[in-house]
Amino acid sequence: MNDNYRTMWKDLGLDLNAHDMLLEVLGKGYTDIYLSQGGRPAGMGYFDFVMSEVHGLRIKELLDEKAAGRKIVGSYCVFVPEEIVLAANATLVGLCSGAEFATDAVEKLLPRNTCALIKSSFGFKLGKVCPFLECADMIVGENTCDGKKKSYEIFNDLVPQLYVMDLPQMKSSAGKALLKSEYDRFKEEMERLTGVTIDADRLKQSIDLVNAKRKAIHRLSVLRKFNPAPISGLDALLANQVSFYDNPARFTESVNKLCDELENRVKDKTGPFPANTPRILISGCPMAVPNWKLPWLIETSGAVIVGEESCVGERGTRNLVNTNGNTVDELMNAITDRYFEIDCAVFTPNPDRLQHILEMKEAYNADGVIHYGLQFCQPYAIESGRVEKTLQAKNVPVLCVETDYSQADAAQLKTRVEAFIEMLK
Ligand code: BJ8
Repeated sequence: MNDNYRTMWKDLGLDLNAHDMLLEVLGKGYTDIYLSQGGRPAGMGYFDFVMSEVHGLRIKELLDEKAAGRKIVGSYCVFVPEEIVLAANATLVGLCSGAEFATDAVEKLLPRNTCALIKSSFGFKLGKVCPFLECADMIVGENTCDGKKKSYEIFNDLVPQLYVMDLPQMKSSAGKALLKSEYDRFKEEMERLTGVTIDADRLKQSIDLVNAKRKAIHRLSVLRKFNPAPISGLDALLANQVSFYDNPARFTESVNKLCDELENRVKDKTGPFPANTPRILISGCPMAVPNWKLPWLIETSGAVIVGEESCVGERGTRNLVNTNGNTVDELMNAITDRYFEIDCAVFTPNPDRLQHILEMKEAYNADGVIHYGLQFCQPYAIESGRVEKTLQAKNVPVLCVETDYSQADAAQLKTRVEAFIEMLK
């Protein structure tokens, strides 16, 4: 690893020993899972490079942006609109963490029965191992599930600039009005942070940039509908994960290049798995880097993942923002309209999500659905019962699993996954 990076990490206040341990875990996971896959498209080389430089070159780019006066904003949820951040001439990076770290220290602040995603976010801060977190000028929390909402009260004592966005819990007109007013408040906060006034032109440009990114991911998703699937679920998940911290324009270009290659694979009927390999739709909690355990178990058990009903997947990227508006308020309304459609399980009731799972099952020609819940995540655990019933009523095979970030249950999970896939055959 480049020595300059070590100086950079030290200057950011990282604990170099702990950070080395994290990089080792990340590197080993990546080598074992990603680099051991066969039949990968050449276009994944870009994403491999991004992963190898995730704490290196990408952090240097962000620090260079900061040196040039640009602000960095970190977020934990797809409800934080990148369009508003970009329009204020700032950069948004995802901070969700997919690995256990500093668990003892975390459990002094949070109950043990807190979901792994929240614990991991705390662990990355307490363990001083996340350069994205350390270079952020502002961190945005959001009132989604109770775990996140209450933990931000404690997180506020750990980070200098936490801004908490309130979010509705019901898809009512009052809920939408709340979301709009919170986005207006966030816009003002971004203007205060950056000193940039967000006008209609700036907002339109940023909407176009984020729409282009989502369109590229939609294009990738459409290609996964073919049989054989031209790309593994692990690789498609990686592209989705990278979208949270890469430069948006470069990311879009790289996904589109990958799609050009995949279109040829579709024509040639080639892919990493043979035709008629059982096809799985994953549905549930988000999977942040390096949480690849379940997808890896699935794709090493004789199935291919063809879609993710998840915030790191279609729930996070579905729908574009309408660009017809001419005023800031019209465009802010369009942004609100798009984000209000996100069918996170924190909403009550949440029938749209059930409908979307059924639609995705059909659209991606999935043979079965694996519902993935993080242990102690109540919204998705409670909703999994409905998901199961809805799918069973349509004779769609479904398996509900609950897990965390440890490897302790990997063998047991693999047995269940293998039995499910066997049944699909
Ligand atoms: S829009 S899914 S990114 S809140 S797994 S912390 S729900 S206890 S992550 Fe999420 Fe936004 Fe919703 Fe998406 Fe709580 Fe569950 Fe933990 Fe979760």
